[in-house]
Amino acid sequence: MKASFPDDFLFGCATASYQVEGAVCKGGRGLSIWDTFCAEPGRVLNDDNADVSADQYHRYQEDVELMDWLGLGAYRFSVSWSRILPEGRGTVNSEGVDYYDRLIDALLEKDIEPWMTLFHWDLPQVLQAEYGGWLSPKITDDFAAYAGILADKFSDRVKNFFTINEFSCFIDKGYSMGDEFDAFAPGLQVSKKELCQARHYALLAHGKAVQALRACAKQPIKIGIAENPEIHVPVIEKEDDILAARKAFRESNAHYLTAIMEGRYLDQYLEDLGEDIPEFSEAEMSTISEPLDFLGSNMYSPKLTRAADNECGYESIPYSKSHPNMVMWWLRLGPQLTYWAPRFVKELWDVDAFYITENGCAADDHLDRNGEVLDTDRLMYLRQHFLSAARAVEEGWPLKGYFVWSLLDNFEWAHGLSRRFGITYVNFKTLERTPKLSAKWYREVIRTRRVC
Ligand code: PNW
Repeated sequence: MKASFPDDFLFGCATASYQVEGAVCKGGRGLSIWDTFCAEPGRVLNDDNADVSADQYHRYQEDVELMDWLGLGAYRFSVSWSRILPEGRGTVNSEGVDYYDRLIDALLEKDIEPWMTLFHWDLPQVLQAEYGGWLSPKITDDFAAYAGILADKFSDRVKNFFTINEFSCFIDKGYSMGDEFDAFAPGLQVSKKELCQARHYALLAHGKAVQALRACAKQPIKIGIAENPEIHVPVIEKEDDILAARKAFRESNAHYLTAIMEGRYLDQYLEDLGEDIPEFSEAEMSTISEPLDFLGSNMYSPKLTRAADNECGYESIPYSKSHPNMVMWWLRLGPQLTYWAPRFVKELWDVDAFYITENGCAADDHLDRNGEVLDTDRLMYLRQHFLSAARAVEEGWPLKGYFVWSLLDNFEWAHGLSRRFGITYVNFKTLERTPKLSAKWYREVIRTRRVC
């Protein structure tokens, strides 16, 4: 294996507005549900907030310099809905638009493509207060209107859009609380039926946003999604385990990705829900499955799946106690996922363009005496995932680009500032940026277009 990437392979980094921007009260921005959530004691580890975080709002020029140094071909960032529409809808805040104009122009000046995510969880608080956010069908039209505004303002320069980042995190973790520090804003506990209905509204909002983006675009644009499906990989690479993992991949994502790709809810999903089945129409399902130009997936850890003699024909096995993991309980090392995800989406849905929209890890990083962060563990994690991605490309699976999560250490949701996912170290007191060893490695990968 040459472990190399073709000339048109896109190397990028990803961030999200609430995690890196800071400046939550600046530039006319309205509050988001995450501001409210952070203000409630005990919700976020150490009661951290993102009021400043990495302060990209003020330091975007320095960050673009950093991206240029890395040699990035693209930067995936998200727009803060409440910076553009402080009331969630209606009057556009021109200062918010100006900020993203400045960021986009700075990127383009360095030949870095802006890849814009419309929604990465920071819902305007007013929409939560007024109608319960994603629990109401009203969200679908408000989201579509917001999408149309972004296309109108930015699509003269932005050619690639993601509608929504990871349904399961802001719906399932937001409206059905898990363990401590695993719950997300707005931190509600609703019934299973309401949860399934919220999932459906989120899908419908995505579909309507795709239509609005296309209707308002100033030039031909490409639209996709940045989902976080459960990615199953075969325990052993043999035919029956491979088929089992692929079947599990399709079926376990029935409530989001499979519904988008196939325009219907799988029978088994609806049957399992029983009385909790959401209300939906055929017309809505066709909106939800509006064809996409590419598919994006965030990926961190796989499910290890094999053939089994049971009703569904597969089972996932638990990770052994000493299986390596990074600094999140769910961050198990399973780099085969960057190979199997592009392969399965081609085999299942004939996807032609697939992007890894996030991959990376939290590590126990420290600045050493020489001012370096020698994150050999993150380097190991990334190297293994890139090798596996190179295998997918070499075999001809439709993997077209790779966004590392994340450019910078940032606000890691309910884990606050305590989890560092960046390839660049951020001193949260001085806001100084220091590229870690993994950043130096990534720079070399991009320069040579091979895993080194
Ligand atoms: C993603 N899990 O979230 C998000 O898109 C980012 O905003 C976030 O910072 C990053 O991954 C790291 O957490 C995830 O439980 C949250 O498997 C939870 C999981 C995966 C991804």
